[in-house]
Amino acid sequence: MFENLGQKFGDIFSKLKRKGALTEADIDAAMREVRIALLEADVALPVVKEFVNSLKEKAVGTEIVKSISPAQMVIKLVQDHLAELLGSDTNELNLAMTPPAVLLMVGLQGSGKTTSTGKLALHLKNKLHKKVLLASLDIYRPAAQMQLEILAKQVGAGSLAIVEGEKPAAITQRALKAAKLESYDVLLLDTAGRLHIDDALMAELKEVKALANPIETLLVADSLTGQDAVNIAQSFHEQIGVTGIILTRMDGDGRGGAALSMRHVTGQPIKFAGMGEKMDALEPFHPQRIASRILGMGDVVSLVERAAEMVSQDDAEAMAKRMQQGKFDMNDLLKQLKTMQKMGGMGSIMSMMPGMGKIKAQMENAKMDDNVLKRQEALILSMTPKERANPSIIAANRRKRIAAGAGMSVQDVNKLLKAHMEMENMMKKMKKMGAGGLMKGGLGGLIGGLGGMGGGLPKGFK
Ligand SMILES: Nc1nc2c(ncn2[C@@H]2O[C@H](COP(=O)(O)OP(=O)(O)O)[C@@H](O)[C@H]2O)c(=O)[nH]1
Ligand SMILES: [Mg+2]
Repeated sequence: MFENLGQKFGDIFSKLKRKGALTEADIDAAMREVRIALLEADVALPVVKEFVNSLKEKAVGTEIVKSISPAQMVIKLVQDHLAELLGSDTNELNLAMTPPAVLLMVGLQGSGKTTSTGKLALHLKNKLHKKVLLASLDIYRPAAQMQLEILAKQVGAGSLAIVEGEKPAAITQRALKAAKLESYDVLLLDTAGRLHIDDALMAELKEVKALANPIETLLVADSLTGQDAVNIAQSFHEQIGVTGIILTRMDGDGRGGAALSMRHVTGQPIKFAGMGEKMDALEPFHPQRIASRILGMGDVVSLVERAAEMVSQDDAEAMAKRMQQGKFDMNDLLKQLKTMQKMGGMGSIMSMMPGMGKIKAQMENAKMDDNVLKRQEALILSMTPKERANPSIIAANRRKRIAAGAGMSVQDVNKLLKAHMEMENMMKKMKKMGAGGLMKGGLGGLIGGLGGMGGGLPKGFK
């Protein structure tokens, strides 16, 4: 998502940077290119128009032309505008009502409602420590209710017993009663979708909404459907009234137009982004961070947060300590590989690192995917503990055995050893530079290591 757009912006900015001083004509030309880039990303036309106009207004005249670093000023302006377009601030769920707080999930069939219901339940339970009940009103698709029940079990939420033949309105009432009786904090109502918006669907949703009186009506929309998603959101909002949007499939390679237009067209905030099929693949939507991700400035804040969730403080500190001493054996490498996989694989990490856009594209071209991580892991696991602690003892005959053990070639082992050596050297260099800067604090150290690995991988692993 956003890769093409990010690249276009990158090109526009590097052109500006080369110029040094900027004339109004330069800025005009850049604005034209911004406009084209946004249109190509499938952003709705009125949104593009307003974006470019207000950008121009700010850019024209003294502000940029006289600034010390004009290109930097333009970039900052574009970033702020993008963030504003995406909705200025993070929008938390509103749960401010006497429990149970009812959240109603609406959207077309296949948009990801049921999946998002499960994800939200997990989020509410783990992050906000809420007791959550799930109920499915989807009586039309066979096994839809079952699907939600399975997800509820998986994430450790309650689910309303399924009563065959019961209508959505009756299920809603029963769910409300159960949630109150069993003192749940939050009740999530998953509804049926249709392939297209139709009157019967809207009538049913209106009825359910009136009964349930939800504090949040969340529209689930598929970001890959671009402008369609925006139109659909608009009609849902007009007819039902929504309070927030969950954009799913943001892990896919859509052009990003839906994400960029949604807020402006519906006036409703994007609250979460679905980043995959798994239950933990849901992220609060941070406009500022996404804007800097689009502009290739990385999303270090999210990266650090994700690492903090995946790695225990003790582990991080132990790892940082070893790195500070310039130590980095195969066990350390193995730990980092595992962490990277847990954090959502190489692609997702790289897309959050500043300036990594280009390297990521190169890696994709070289067919470097997450299998690479798994293959490295298999090789390390095929070493003996002694070899892992001291890779320099791995002579030719041992390399053969390790390769055979992992079902790979000696060349693969050689590549791994070379990459490890480069990383170890880097750790030693960092030790010489002292414990300041990068190595300060446990997590900082770990991220430093990961960053180094990202940089070291393409060389050693190709
Ligand atoms: N890649 C990806 N797939 C998703 C995401 N959200 C949902 N899906 C998948 O989309 C399909 C339809 O989802 P479902 O929740 O059943 O849609 P519903 O008809 O709206 O309830 C399922 O295969 C989900 O696994 C997401 O954020 N990313
Ligand atoms: Mg469903």
